[in-house]
Amino acid sequence: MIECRVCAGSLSEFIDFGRQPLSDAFRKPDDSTPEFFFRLAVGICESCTMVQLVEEVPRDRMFHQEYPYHSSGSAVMSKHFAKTAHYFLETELTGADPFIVEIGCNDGIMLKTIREAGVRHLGVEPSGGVAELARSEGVRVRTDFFEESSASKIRAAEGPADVIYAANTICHIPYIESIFRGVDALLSAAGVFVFEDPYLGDIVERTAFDQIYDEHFFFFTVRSVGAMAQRFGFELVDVERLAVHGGEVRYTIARAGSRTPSAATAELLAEEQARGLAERTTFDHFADAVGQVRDDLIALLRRLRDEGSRVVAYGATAKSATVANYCGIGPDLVPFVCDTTLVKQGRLTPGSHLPVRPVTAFADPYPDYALLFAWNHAEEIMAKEQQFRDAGGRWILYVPEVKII
Ligand code: DWN
Ligand code: SAH
Ligand code: ZN
Repeated sequence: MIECRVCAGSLSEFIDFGRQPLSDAFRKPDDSTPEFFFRLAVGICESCTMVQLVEEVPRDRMFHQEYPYHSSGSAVMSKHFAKTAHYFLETELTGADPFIVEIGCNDGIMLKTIREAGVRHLGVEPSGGVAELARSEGVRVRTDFFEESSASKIRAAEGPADVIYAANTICHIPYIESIFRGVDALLSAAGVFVFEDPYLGDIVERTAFDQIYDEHFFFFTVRSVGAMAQRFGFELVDVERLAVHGGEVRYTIARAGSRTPSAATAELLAEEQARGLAERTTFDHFADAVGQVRDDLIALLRRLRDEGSRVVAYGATAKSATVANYCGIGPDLVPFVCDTTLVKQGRLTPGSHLPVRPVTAFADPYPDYALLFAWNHAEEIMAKEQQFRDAGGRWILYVPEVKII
């Protein structure tokens, strides 16, 4: 039996992607050491309904000095996090000498606005390379994993936090009890713990199976997050749906009884109930839909290759590791993937070994089709690549279904 990492209940597995590599382990072309693989499969807890991976990858293999994801690579995300910072500055951070801690601050995309406002802050970020980028923006960062021990040290050295915030990070952390103990140690009596992550409701609705990879351990719903908060002495008091990264929810958690839960929380919970978002059959349908997308995508790419069309991929996302390896997309079908991230360029994608090239290679010359791995940034990317469309190029999307636009 595999145990739930929240409540130790038993997991009911509903999808298995087989052996998969680490999504952000971009390889040097001359590296002949064996790649690390693990079994990527997902189950739902029969007790608390939390959806989660069945196998955990050791955290130091994923989050280290060379972690290649730089949050500031997207202008839309930069705007989103500037807005988030202003929201905190205007609501929770208005007292005397307020203090905000961000778990997984990456390159400082959110905290740099807090720093500009002169508000006391601390980022907690284990990946040394991105932490250095944040420091170069004047952001204060502790290079460390957030957990009970580090949180207690921060509390002792700097006092209680009014806000503990995390974007696209809490869902990365299987040792979730230690996170809540850390929040308990560090958060002020009236403070809030706010986190936003991909929403299981959107993943299921859009068959966005590429949100499933090593780093994404939990797939949250209002129901499962509410139960988790309660279990650890907290309460879910607000939720907000966000359009970023293909659909997310921002959860606001407070100490139990300290705030009145919003109407929005009850509404989204009721919507989940009506949709059957905690029922096994829903996930069986999801697994069937995933298989269909794989079949359609691979058939399309083979047909285009056989017709002599040139297809290049756009955005060497972590998500695309699951798509490429599960669908068997190698350099025979897609000769390279272009990406703006310097540290990914010149490397090979994990498992599938697609060369990563700078975005200048995209227009040199334009391909017939572009497979949009970074589909969550479609608007931003399509706008800046209008010339590709004008030249007759077409985009291939596979979320929510395989289509050419
Ligand atoms: O949860 C996570 C999210 C926040 O970031 C992490 N586990 C890892 C990472 O996931 P991802 O790599 O799937 O995230 P993105 O934001 O979809 O990655 C976009 C990729 O595309 C980056 O490598 C940058 C690249 N890109 C580009 O080449 N041109 C992005 C944009 C917007 C562009 O215009
Ligand atoms: N918040 C950014 C980064 C998301 S990527 C954004 O939304 O764009 C996930 C980040 O979480 C990585 O930078 C990784 O190093 C960090 N991380 C993983 N485990 C962590 C932990 N226990 N404590 C703090 N950060 C962690
Ligand atoms: Zn559980």
